[in-house]
Amino acid sequence: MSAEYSVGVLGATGAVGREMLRSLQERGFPVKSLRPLASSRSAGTKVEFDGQELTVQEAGPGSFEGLDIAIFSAGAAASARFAPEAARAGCVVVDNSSCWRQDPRVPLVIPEVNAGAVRRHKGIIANPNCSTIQMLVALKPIYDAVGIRRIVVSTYQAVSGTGQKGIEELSEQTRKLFRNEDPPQKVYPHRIAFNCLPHVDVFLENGYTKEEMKMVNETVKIFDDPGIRVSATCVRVPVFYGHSEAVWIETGRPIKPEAVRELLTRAPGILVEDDPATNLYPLASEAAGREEVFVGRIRADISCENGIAMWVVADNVKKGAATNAVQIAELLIREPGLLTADWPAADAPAVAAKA
Ligand code: 25A
Ligand code: L14
Repeated sequence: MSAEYSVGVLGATGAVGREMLRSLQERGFPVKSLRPLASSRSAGTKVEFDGQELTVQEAGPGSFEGLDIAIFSAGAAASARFAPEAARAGCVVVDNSSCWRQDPRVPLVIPEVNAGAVRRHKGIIANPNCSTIQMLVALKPIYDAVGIRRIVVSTYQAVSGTGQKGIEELSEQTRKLFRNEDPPQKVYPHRIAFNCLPHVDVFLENGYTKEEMKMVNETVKIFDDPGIRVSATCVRVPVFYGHSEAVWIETGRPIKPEAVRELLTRAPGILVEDDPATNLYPLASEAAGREEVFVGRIRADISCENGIAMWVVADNVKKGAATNAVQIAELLIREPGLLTADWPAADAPAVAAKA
């Protein structure tokens, strides 16, 4: 009989945590027992897993004893506190927050891009930002074939990136506006319904937002390429599920759009949808609920040498978060010896290389 594992999900009641439970089930992860964890707000509530109702427990000391793997999506503060504790309890953590991504002890992994990095873990593995994941899945085959020197990207990000509260804000505002009532505004600094906000996460001193600098710093770390130049503008749009991205790249050597289409068609985790004649291109409405990264509008960038432009769409809660985290857990059980944690005594997460 093949092995089965004790799995914890921290943040099990959130938008991403619920999807993690679904992904474990849908992908057939060999779960022996599942422990849903969240804050005191949700302790005692029920979540469904594999046809059973499980009671959510408050995360605290001892929560990770006896677990083989814990998948976290409870925000950076909870990850800073609980990930080292879990790793020291012998439980390998796959963390979806931004907390540990730039720590040199922590591999930052997209299975289609840098699966091998998982072997260097010491008990904590970070799941990249959703916008970075879908962009690099799409760019990896091109990077390997001809190199990429520079990336310029504009994102169109769904409100589910902010978790359950973002989903509620867009629903409420839309409902109220249709009734001629004042829309409530709690989550974003401006109305998101029928609007576009060039503002995701907080502003930094260099004029970029933290979300934009995550795309820069995470690309450098995942491609292991300090020389790659990246500039991002991240925009929140009134879409529930699915981030879209307009991506322009300058490659090291020339490559034709047809060759890019060909490469991406054969690459793992990608579906090419690119037939302008029949209005076929990726849409958030079609990508929602799917695990693949969708790519279309592949064309030569007429403004520079060796330029390619494209449109990249994926479900931010699935491939951007839950699916990628479960795929990392799958890597951990595929090779013997990877389910051990030897997290060092000094805990504090290293901050981003540059911001
Ligand atoms: O810090 P980061 O990395 O930037 O991430 C910030 C948030 O973004 C979401 C996720 O929110 C995360 O918390 N997120 C992160 N990565 C994402 C990605 N790639 C992403 N979203 C999309 N794509 P979330 O709403 O999905 O999940 C939050 C979950 O974490 C639990 N949690 C929070 N603090 C915790 C904790 N668990 C343990 N210890 C802690 N200290 C949280 O559980 C939820 O499961 P909960 O019990 O706190 O909340 C249950 C329900 O209560 C509501 N709620 C949340 N906050 C408040 C609240 N109600 C009132 N007041 C609040 N302040 C929510 O509706 C939730 O469903
Ligand atoms: O860093 O608000 O993974 O859309 C991803 C979703 C940060 C917030 C991360 C959003 C989060 C982001």
